[in-house]
Amino acid sequence: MLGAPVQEGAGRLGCDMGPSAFRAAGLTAALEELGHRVSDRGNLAPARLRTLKHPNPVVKNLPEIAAWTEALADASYRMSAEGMPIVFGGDHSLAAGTLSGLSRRAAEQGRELFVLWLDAHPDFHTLDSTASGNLHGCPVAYATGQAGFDGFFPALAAPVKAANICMMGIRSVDAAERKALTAAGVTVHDMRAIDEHGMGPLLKAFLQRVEAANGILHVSFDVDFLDPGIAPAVGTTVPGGATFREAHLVMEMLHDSGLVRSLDLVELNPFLDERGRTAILLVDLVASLMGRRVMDRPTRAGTA
Ligand code: 6HN
Ligand code: MN
Ligand code: MN
Repeated sequence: MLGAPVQEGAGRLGCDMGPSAFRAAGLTAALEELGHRVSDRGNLAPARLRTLKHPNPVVKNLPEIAAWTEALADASYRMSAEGMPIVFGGDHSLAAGTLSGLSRRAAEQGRELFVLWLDAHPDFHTLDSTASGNLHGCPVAYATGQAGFDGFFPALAAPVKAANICMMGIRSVDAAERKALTAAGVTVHDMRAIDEHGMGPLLKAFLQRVEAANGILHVSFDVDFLDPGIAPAVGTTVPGGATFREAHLVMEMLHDSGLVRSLDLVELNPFLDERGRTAILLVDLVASLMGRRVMDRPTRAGTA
């Protein structure tokens, strides 16, 4: 695991404390209790800053986020050869780096990267379409090779196929994102779809696709996927998020699938937490993903 204390992509300060909160909430011990060998690589630092100025005047902290993307792409590429990288932030701009590095690794293995994006937001803005200028709203557009990042963000070795991305929990989409997501062919299961069909069946269909394609699965978990009532420690709360059981079900099904090869944990803002409850919930969710269960049951873990 690796901490990425980037906060320049978010609209408010505090995500730089995320890695400390994950550690204080007992992430290492929770994984070791499940029999995993954990190596904490400490916190990453960004690559060297370059002077970068984008014509869209609202864009904030572009040199910082470009530098983090470069460092994270490199680190996640390297870590994916050694085990299962868990990168904890840090705001969601960090996924620009992880998706880029992991997709490069998958391509070198002759496989395709699939992404399960758990978030209230699709984070599908380009540098031109963002209205807030907060670059945590852009990583998926960048990693799938949408236009306009050239010369500003590091070049992609292998863009992620938009058709290989499944988003769940979505409930706040900007107009430009809605149009671009449809054009690109991203699967978006908004909260309406989850209410209507259920988290389990929708996730199952995606996991079957990943398996049929012999894909490598990455999970990007934004704290605001969860309902703010159970997870207050995030700067971009949106009402109507995943419940405690919906979230655990996702993680339990992911574990049983045996398909997950890497994980981002993002947007935890400990400044907004209540006695660490959001950090502790996140650690429990990671434990479900990594094999904690109530009763024994057959799984495909390790066989995929
Ligand atoms: N996140 N679409 C909004 C914006 O500012 O572009 C919200 C982005 C939220 C980012 O979920 O990581
Ligand atoms: Mn996000
Ligand atoms: Mn979000």
